[in-house]
Amino acid sequence: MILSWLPQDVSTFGPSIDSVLKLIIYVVGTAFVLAEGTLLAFVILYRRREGGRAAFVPGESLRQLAWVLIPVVIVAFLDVAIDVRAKPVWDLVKEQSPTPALTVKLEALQFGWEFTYPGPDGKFGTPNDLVQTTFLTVPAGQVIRLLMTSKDVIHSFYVPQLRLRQDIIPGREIPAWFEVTQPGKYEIACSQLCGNSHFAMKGILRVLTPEEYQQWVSQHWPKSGAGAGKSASSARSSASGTKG
Ligand SMILES: [Cu+2]
Repeated sequence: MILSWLPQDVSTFGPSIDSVLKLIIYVVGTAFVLAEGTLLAFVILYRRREGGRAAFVPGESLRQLAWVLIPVVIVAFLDVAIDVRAKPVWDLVKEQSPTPALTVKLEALQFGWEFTYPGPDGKFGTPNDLVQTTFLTVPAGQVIRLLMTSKDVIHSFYVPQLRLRQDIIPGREIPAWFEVTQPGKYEIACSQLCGNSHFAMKGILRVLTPEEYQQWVSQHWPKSGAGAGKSASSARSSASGTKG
């Protein structure tokens, strides 16, 4: 029920993240209701009455300490249970990065996003790299790897529909991956307060079908200087009306 409040899930690992979220919501929700219900019941049951005298409870006997110790043990147990349940999900999202179909470098800066594609040669740092601001265009149904760096301060890449959030720290290159199940446009937000115009640091994740993506590639990627494959891609480009 509570999961219907979440944003649409278009990530292959989204259901795993949501299952952990659901477990946490149920555990802490139950604890909240029990604790606050008990508090409220005690407030009513033991309210001030005429002639009543306050008792001094030093909390030294084991029977009194049990009121604290038993909840501590229960909370600690539930905490570990959540960790055990979440470990495979953490491994899936953060540790076992599947082989990507496409790697894109992401640079966060005050206040925007820059995405660098390796270009036709598949290598970064060559003249045919393609740099795009704001828009990250990727194909659906394929593993995309992001290599994230920051030009200035700490930012955070967050796409709620991907169930993916990753802090971006200056001086480090942090990898992340995702695979989108449905073509569409999804907002990229910076979820780390990074300065005055943090609120305006918006990007768009544009997910195309593999065919549309190939068309986008042939329209936007710089033509490789090497002859191989050039004629085919320029033929496709001119057929679909390229803008260099
Ligand atoms: Cu930011």
